[in-house]
Amino acid sequence: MSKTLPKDFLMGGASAAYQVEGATKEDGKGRVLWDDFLEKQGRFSPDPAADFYHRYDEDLTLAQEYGVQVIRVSIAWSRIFPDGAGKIEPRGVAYYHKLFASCEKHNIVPYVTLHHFDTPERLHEAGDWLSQEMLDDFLAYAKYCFKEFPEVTHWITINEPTSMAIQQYTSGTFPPAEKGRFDKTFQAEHNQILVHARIVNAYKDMNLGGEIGIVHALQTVYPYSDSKEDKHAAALQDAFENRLYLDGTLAGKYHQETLDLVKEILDANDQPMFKYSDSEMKEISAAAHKLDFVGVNNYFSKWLRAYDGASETVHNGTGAKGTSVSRIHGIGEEKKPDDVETTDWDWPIYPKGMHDILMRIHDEYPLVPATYVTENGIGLKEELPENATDETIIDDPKRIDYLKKYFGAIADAISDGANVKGYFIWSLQDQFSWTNGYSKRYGLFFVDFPTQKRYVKKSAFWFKKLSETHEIE
Ligand code: BGP
Repeated sequence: MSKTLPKDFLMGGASAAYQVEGATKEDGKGRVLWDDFLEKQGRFSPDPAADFYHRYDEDLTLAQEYGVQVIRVSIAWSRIFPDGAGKIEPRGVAYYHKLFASCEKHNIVPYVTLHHFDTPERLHEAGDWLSQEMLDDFLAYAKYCFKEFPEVTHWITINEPTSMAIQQYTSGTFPPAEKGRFDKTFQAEHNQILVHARIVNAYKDMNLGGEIGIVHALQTVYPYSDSKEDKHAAALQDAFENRLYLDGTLAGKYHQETLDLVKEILDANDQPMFKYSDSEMKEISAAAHKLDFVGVNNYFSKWLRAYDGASETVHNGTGAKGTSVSRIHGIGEEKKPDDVETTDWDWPIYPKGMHDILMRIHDEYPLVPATYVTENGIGLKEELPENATDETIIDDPKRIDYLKKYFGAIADAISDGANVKGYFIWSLQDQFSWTNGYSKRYGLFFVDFPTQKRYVKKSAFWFKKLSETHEIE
């Protein structure tokens, strides 16, 4: 018998402004941290992305046709405040009003993220999440959005605070591309948890009646073997990637065991503990009691084994299978079991990890009333056939297979008691990927980037059927 989802389970698609909009120099948009970084790197450009800035209505028409009821979009902070604060750009404000009106026309509810990796350039140069100015200006921008866009009923403060901090200061794949700075990584995480809390508290004080949440990247971490050392390496990796900010945002406090693990990582690397105060922790605690939902981004899981050498990380940003390396001094080495399949970008396909993270939130963080899967999907190398016509359908059996397995795991977690209210596939349409450019495609809809024509993939038909029947087949 096939597994089923609850009748009121919401089916959605996800996106982020910088990855879909394109038009990075249009209508007064300010520069962001990526502009200079990508220009210097010279590998790929964020323009045209999926040209969503001009084609949102076309994409929302398709989305509605294929069973999408909710959509994740983010506001590009620098379209509204080109410099991060001060002067407002009315064309940017008008664009988002038009986008939200189009969502309404298509009966699709937008879940709107305030920060999805696109810090304005001036604030990035001032220290990004490590600077007080950034925190103050982000809070002011959030409050501005709450007042300006009353048509938005579901807000997300920050997308993946930890993944941003780790890629900025540990693995060096995001600007400013520093490596091995665990002290900056943890400080940036705490600062994001703090400003997230301030925004949640401000939103609730404004009594606007909507819902507010946060989105986390959560990779379930398993020990490679049953040895004490491997189990400890897994606990360290979990504290580093998951536990500190699950504690901060969902429990409203850092558990002593979490802090001990964080300190162990910092000590091993001769770096100081991050700073936090009692009054900050009060704000953080207040917000955790008011949070409406948490979003889980889960694509893969990790296995850790003990490792004592120097840190070494190699990012697979081209889809050359088997090239990624992650061995971190003071934490451990990633080493997956041989029988776990991976994507071309070395992401282990392991649906049980989805089930386990949803259950962990249910079991260990009972304050949070609801959970959504806010990102999940598979990146594939896909091509348009040479003889393609308007009616061509892109065959993507691997995506359908991946989705079946992950939806099955979500259905299992719901039967086991987790309150999962909806799912947003990453991604709605093919988009620009931060470190992989245009060759890693995730969409339900294929985008031929040179012409910007859309083609439906077979997975979109599968998704539509699931949205209509709630049966995972
Ligand atoms: C998440 C981000 C998204 C998206 C996705 C896929 O971490 O929130 O913005 O990029 O991962 O990642 P990638 O593009 O690296 O394959």
